[in-house]
Amino acid sequence: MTTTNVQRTTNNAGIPVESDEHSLTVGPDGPILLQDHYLIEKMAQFNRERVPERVVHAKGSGAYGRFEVTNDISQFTKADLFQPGRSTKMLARFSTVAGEQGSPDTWRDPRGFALKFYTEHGNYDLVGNNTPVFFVRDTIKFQDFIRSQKRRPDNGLRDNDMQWDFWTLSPESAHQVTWLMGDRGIPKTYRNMNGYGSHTYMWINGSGEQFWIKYHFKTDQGIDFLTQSEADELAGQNADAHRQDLWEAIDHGDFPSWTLYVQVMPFGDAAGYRFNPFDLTKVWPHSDYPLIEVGRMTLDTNPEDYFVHIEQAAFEPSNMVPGIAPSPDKMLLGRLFSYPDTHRYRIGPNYAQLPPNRPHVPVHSYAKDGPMRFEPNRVGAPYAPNSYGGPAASPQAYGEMAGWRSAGDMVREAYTAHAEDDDFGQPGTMVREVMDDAARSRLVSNVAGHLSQGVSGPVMERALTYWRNIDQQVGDRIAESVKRA
Ligand code: HDE
Repeated sequence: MTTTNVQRTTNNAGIPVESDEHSLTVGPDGPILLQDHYLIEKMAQFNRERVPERVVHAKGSGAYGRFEVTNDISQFTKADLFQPGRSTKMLARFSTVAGEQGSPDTWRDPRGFALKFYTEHGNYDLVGNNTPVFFVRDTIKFQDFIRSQKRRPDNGLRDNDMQWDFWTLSPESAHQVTWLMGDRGIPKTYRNMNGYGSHTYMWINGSGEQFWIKYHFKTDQGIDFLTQSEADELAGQNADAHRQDLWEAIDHGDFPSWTLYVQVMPFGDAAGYRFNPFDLTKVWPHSDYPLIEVGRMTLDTNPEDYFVHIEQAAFEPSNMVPGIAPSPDKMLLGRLFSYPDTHRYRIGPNYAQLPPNRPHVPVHSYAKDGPMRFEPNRVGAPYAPNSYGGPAASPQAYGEMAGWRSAGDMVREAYTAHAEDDDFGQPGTMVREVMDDAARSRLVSNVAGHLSQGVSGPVMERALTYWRNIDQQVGDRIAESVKRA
């Protein structure tokens, strides 16, 4: 590039600057002058470049794409993005859970599978994981669970003893821990893993009928995983292996895609279903409610700026559009508060105006002012109701059926148990009927390897009982393997 058409450096006010190499001094060897405001701008900006990382899911990567409907499921929902023929722009972010921003992509961990659909009725966010279940079933335990997976307050180190202490005192974790310690715990790449909404959600169709549903995004690239030793080796070579893979695949035009299916449960089935259909530690066997195809999500555009579009992306399960509503799942209900709260703290009260978060339809909200606001408040008068053409609510948007009846005294108790609700049945089925011999052997080796690193005697005993409760044989093999370690 010749010097004539090279771009001119400016400061943040667009003013051409004289130098990025020499501070302004009295004579070449003299003191730096306070009036070198460009030097001050550079240093001050640098000191303010970080926003707090996500308290969980800090390490992630993402891309833009589109969702296209491939099957008519309008009998179940009136949600615009799921109507026949629809194509909706979207953003996806994949992440690990416990690791900090610089941690390896290939640590054993569930993976976040966060989706934001820019629909005609506002943003629909489906913030799931690569596993259909979770470690706990009540949101009040989430904070404690995460602290047991992160770092000790005294030495700042992660500690397998903490992890197994929490898990073995919370037997509801058994299903997710089995997923975690099996092959799904370390996907080969973000492209080789499924995504799940995990929770049960409610869909409402055009006639106001309600259905309970679960989302399954099946990777079109095929499921693939890394063994513990492969992952450990890769973690040492390239902490950003999954981020690099996703970026390069899209850059080379090898666009990853996932096919979305849903399981649909008639509203009236919930009360008598053999498992509590709202318990996030349980799946609905596909033989009970088969998968129905909905559409395909394809990621085809890398973000032009990682910080602007991925670090500042704000996903929130509370972003539900007409035709979609929550369920009595206590974990989902807790999340409806937590995500907007964490965004306000992390990236400010006007986070919804940032490029990855702003809807692709006009916003007519009464929100105004606050730091970094740059979209004008477009309402007639800044209060509702008003007689100056201000926007008015639309009670028919969701219809009276976007909820469920509830009654009873205020209590702090576990869910009412359904006929087959127990903590070890479904993980046991997974170990015995879903895993093959090779997968079971890898599970035994992964668990024994993890237990053999710093787990204390009493916790170890509980952990071996925990695994025997899942499956006697696998539990005995783990005990044998730990003894030999
Ligand atoms: Fe999250 N979770 N979570 N989580 N979660 C966050 O929000 C929370 C849970 C998930 O790529 C936080 O933006 C609570 C289940 C993903 O930006 C925070 C509970 C599932 C991401 C939060 C859960 C998830 C988060 C931290 C218990 C799968 C990353 C940063 C009820 C169904 C989204 C943030 C992204 C992030 C709260 C449990 C998935 C703290 C209270 C279950 C994919 O708000």
